[in-house]
Amino acid sequence: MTVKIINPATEEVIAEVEMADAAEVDRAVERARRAFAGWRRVGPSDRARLLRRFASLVREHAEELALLEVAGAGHTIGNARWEAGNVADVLDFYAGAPERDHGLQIPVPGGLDVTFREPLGVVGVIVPWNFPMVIMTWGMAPALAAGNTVIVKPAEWTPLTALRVAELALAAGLPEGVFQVLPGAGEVAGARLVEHPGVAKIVFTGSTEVGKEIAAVCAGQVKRLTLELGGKSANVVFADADLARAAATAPYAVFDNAGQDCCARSRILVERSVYDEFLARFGEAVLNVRVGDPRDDSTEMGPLISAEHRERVASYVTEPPHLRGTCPPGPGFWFPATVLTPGSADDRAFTEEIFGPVVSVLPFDDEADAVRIANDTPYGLSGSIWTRDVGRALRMARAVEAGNLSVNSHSSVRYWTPFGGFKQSGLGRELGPDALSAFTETKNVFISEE
Ligand code: TXE
Repeated sequence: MTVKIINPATEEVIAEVEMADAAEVDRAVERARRAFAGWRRVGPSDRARLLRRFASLVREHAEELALLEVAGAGHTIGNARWEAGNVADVLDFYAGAPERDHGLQIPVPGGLDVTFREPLGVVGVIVPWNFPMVIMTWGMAPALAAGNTVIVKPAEWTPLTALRVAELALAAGLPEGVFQVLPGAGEVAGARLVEHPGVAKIVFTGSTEVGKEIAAVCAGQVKRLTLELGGKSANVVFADADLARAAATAPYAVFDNAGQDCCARSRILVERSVYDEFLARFGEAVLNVRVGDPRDDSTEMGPLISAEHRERVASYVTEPPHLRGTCPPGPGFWFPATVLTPGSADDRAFTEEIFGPVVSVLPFDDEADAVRIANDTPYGLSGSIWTRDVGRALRMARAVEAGNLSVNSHSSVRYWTPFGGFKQSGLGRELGPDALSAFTETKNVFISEE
């Protein structure tokens, strides 16, 4: 079976890609298992060198990869350039890990006790369509650095950049079978990867619903699992904040990638005394968001991924919104930036992940009320806190149940620091120094003196 890859901004078919069936997954796992035997024995400095060369090749091809992400996923060129750079940076960041992967020597009576960090084997990385290149890399780079072999299953709609990155891996000298990309349907190729007994670990980013199904299958085999799931993050704005900056940056925090971002701050909570003022300033900023051709350097918001997804997003706007931005007439899967206020939205829009450019703005009364609303969700991925009061910033940061918070900022992702969710937003952490331990088992060995 093949799938037509459609440019979301033009609706043109730009490629046709073969989808793997279960038998092909089995063959890929066999190749990955064979390759593992050799890859785990590649010396630390050689493995580091290969990964650095891989990173350099990605950097050399960054513009090409960025343009491919623009065409295949509808990303703005500005975002796509950042993403291609992030792939290279993350590979570089973990490239040095094999050389620093020290176990422990623990003093015990009667002998020598040492720990080893052993690679797991074959790691399956299942990737969504919203950030195809970077999300793949956050799983693949530390897994490879730790000595595992990797099979990536990209989302059906967005396999192109993953396939190109896999070619660059081979060109960099990674041995055959160490890093494979296998496009396929979730319920076929994805499901087979999850249930395959030869796969030691699954890294899944996607919907909470599918994440729960995958967790159940993995539980049956006690298979290692990292989950990055949905979000409904809060952007909490107190009356003492720099309102101009908070309002000017809030559109970016939710409409970036047309809202198709698990960290989107899709609930803006504003202290009641400044609610009207914030809403006015925010509304102005929303109307200034430049929506259009994603290849244009100045474009800030592109289209949604598909017509089907646009319908899903539209289903959340059941009453006249407070405000609506503009978007091109089509072709393309455009959806305008949409602002809902309590008088104009139904409950679903306030509680469920919409994954489109739709934001709810709600008032709160005091700090306790802000914490209550922010935490009143099964999700807990990210969030922002805007205040000039350092004590309050700290209290809020400790009280909000989310894995990635920023104060007077909206940044969620830095590859040096851990990323992941509380509650139903996920399990485990990616990026940062600890990601490696998610791809190794600790083995303890005692050697008797006698
Ligand atoms: O995700 P799916 P979809 C949310 C977001 C979005 C909704 C649906 O709200 O609107 O989920 O998106 C593979 N076994 N997020 O349908 O289905 C699938 O092929 C194994 C949040 O795209 O979860 C794809 O590669 N794999 C989010 C990946 O899982 C399976 C990112 C994600 O697909 C499978 C994306 C199965 N049974 C969507 N079924 C975030 N948090 O970033 C599907 N897949």
